Amino acid sequence: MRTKVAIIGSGPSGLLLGQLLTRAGIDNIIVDRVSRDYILGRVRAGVLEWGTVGLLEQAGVAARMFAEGLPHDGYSLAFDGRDHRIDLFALTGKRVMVYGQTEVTRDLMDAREVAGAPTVYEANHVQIFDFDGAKPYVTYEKDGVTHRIDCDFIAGCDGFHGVSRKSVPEKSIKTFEKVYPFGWLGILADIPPVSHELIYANHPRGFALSSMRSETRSRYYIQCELDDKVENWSDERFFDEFRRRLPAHHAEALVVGPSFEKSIAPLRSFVAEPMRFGRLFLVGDSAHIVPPTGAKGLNLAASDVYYLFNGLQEYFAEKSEAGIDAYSERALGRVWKSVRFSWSMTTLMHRFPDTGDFGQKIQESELDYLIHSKAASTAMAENYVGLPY
Ligand code: RFL
Ligand code: PHB
Repeated sequence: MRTKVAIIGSGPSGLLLGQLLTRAGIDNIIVDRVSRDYILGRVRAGVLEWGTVGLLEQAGVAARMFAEGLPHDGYSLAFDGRDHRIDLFALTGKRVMVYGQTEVTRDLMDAREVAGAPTVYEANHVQIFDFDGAKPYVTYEKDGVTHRIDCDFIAGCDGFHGVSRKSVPEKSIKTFEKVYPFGWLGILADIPPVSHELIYANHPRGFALSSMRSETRSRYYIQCELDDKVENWSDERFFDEFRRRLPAHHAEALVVGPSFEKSIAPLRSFVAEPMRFGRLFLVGDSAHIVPPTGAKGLNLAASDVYYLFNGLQEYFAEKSEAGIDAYSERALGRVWKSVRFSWSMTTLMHRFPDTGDFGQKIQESELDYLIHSKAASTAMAENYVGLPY
């Protein structure tokens, strides 16, 4: 097989890149090691920056998002028993869209099918070769047969545990990492959200987040120990703990119901530099991970795709390498700003084991400053709605 761009990974970054390329007449093949249903079964991000919304529009997959997504103009920072609204729209003139990653992925998969662009699911043992030369290629096994895709470029959209970053010689790549001493225990349940906007709660017992997927489906999280197990958390225990971390008026309004998904995610900041190695580009989680507190992971994947798509389009339409040459630097500039914001919001909102009551007081003082200073609230809002591309 031959294609212009071989895309490893059928998550949001691979699918969005594929869709933009297909619409621009640049042929591409996606290979993923798991099935379509497995990908659609993963519960992940929930908040889209307006730049991501615009990119989905450009990709022609925005109709259901505009019909079913929930535009949000603000969110609450809860601490000291009270709610303090960050008015995103008043502070920045922008809003965010609450629309699940699962739905974004489904819309992109459906559009890809309609366009007739090829995706190979359940491709085993994907390997990438010769990306430091002019003729890179990809191999994979399917039903016991080895296949080869010759291409001009490889887009490594295969997430943190993928093969792309690992195929780069160690001496060519520098990584930066911070692992946080706690995780997030999350549940999904068909119950109305406790508030119509998101609540990020700082509480002496630990962080809590009230989010949603729709007006009838809630996504709630609590900070938990790193080595905790989902089996330790009955729904009843989860709701009791979640309730204790919310301001009283929300706690009283909380409606409970059986969860149908419950999982624990560790929190990590990670960046690999550079994001281009010859004819291989790293995109999204394959190059960087952020803790979920600022809702940036999926949005960073989208901005990487924006820079790479434009670079590839210039290359194929105008024979210019300027855009692909600038990809790594442009993407990393934005990546580090989101890494900083996610780290700072994580540091502000969580209980850290080694900082004790002093740390709690410092956080409360920073939060108090934040809500009373227009400059500080604006800086937070500007980062939350997303910095320009
Ligand atoms: P993905 O979504 O991980 O997709 C990678 C795809 O590559 C495939 N793959 C391979 N294919 C072939 N060969 C291999 N060797 C392969 N190895 C892997 C995988 O099967 C998969 O289909 O990366 P992508 O596309 O870069 O997208 C990034 C986003 O998924 C990610 O940033 C966000 O989900 C992060 N994230 C969140 N981001 C937010 O903005 N807001 C959130 O609320 C939020 N919550 C989360 C999250 C990530 C989580 N993870 C990763 C555990 C919650 C969780 C639990
Ligand atoms: C979610 O809805 O899953 C979500 C929302 C906001 C975050 C993280 C996760 O910061």
